[in-house]
Amino acid sequence: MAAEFTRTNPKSLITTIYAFSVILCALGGSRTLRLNSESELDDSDSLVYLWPLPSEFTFGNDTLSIDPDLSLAVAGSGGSSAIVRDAFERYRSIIFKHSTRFSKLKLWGKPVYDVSKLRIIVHSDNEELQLGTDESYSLFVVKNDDHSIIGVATIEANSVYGALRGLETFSQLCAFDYETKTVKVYKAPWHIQDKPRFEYRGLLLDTSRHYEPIDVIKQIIESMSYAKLNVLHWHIIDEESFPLEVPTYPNLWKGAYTKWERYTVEDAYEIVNFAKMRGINVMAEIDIPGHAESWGAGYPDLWPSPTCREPLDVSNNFTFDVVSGILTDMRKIFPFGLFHLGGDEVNTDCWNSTPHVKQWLQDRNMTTKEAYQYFVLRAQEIAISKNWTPVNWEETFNAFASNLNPQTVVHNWLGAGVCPKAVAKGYRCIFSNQGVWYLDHLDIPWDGVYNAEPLEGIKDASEQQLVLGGEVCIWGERVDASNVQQTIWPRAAAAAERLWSNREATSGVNTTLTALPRLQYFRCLLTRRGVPAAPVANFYARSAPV
Ligand code: CP6
Repeated sequence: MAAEFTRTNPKSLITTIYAFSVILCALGGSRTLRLNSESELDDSDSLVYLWPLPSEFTFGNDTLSIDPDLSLAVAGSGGSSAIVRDAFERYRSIIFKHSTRFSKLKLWGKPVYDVSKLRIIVHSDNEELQLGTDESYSLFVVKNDDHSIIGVATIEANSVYGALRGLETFSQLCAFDYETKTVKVYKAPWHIQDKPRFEYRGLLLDTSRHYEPIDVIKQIIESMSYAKLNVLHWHIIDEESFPLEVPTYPNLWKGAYTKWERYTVEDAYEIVNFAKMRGINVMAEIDIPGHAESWGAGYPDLWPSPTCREPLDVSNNFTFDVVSGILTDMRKIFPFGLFHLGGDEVNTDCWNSTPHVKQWLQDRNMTTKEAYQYFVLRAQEIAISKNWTPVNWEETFNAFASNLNPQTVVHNWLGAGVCPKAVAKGYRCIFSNQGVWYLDHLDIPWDGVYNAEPLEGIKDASEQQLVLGGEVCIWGERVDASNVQQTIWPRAAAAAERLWSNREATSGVNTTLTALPRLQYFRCLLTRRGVPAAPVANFYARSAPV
């Protein structure tokens, strides 16, 4: 096979087919693949329809039937958690979407199924969800030939959140067989050992440019869990609108578009809890001082003047009182350890043309750039005093590098260059290169998203450790409830696999041949689950698992 692989004519069909089979073997399958004709290449039985690809797995040749009355058996100190039980019920309705009530098999009494029980073992009852929470799990689905013993699938994890990831993978192994009207797992026995490559796998949602109803936010969170994304970066507020209730400064949400397009404190709690039940952290952002014009609708003193409405007034202590008040209120809602303080696209020109701000700068012998740094560092101190780790957009690092608080997480967006520089200076970094991971850029194709690599340009292992992961962004200017999901999906899934799966198994020649049909299958899985994901590419997508 290796000799065939090195044939010189790269366009030859035979070469392509042999390359395909070599790659499939490299994906970890234990089966020997014989691919030597076009029709056999078409036999999708040789592909593993999991997304994102687990880090280690083997499979076999058996087909197992799954009991529609599948029961849950829990063990370990975390097994009885409501997070596990609720997730089992959610996945049960996903797996058994088709009713089998009139199935032929049932006419002769209760049929015997290969798997009637799902065992979930969780070793810890600590339900705290933070950056670095253990999401690893193992999943075994093994045929039991002795039908006097009940068939079992087993998920084992250190935390309840690992169990959630295992349940998602189990649900992706299950497929409805329309001939027998039975849910089946193909290619058993499965042995999967899985863990994420990056601890931070985010999606930015902007609810300032267009308001998103809370049910839409929940649907987005639910769909994130299907792709094993684990951080919702909630860009709640921006210059256009301030939809969130802040009890300490109750006029702030006068900056909402209308009095209906708002989030109460209770709404925000509910979103955070809904996300936690799915193993997803919510990172809130206030984007200061540049993207905050809407704050002044309730408190005009935050504007330097009626004609200079952003950046916020750096010379007025009231500005920092409001920042502090917002953070105090938000601290009660958002338990995640990271908080985003924005800091991007700050144009300080009108500070210089506003007399009282200009005077303040002159009194301190400060340039506007120094005042921008003063603002960012003072906001960081406020966040740190409330036990938060500050995250800032990369302009802050680009403008004043090592002066940032050493705890700062630098959030990339302007091209690919900043993470290598930031980690070389000891800062942690999140990758969101706008050229590949801004989903509102509709011209970025799925493989442009997929082939982006957060560790590009970083060789040193200890520097690689400082890259927490990455985040795809869905800015709100051109999306709302009517099109947000189809703009996020399926391309967010391409980033989700980049962030979860092994670099080797998802790089180079592996990409086009094995990722595309799996992504097409995952996209159909999303639509079956009610997520309006757009087609992967502009051709008819073959989607059958077997
Ligand atoms: N809003 C905020 C935005 C953007 C950023 N911050 C943005 C800039 C350029 C593009 C897309 C989005 N709309 N607050 C940049 C981080 Cl192309």
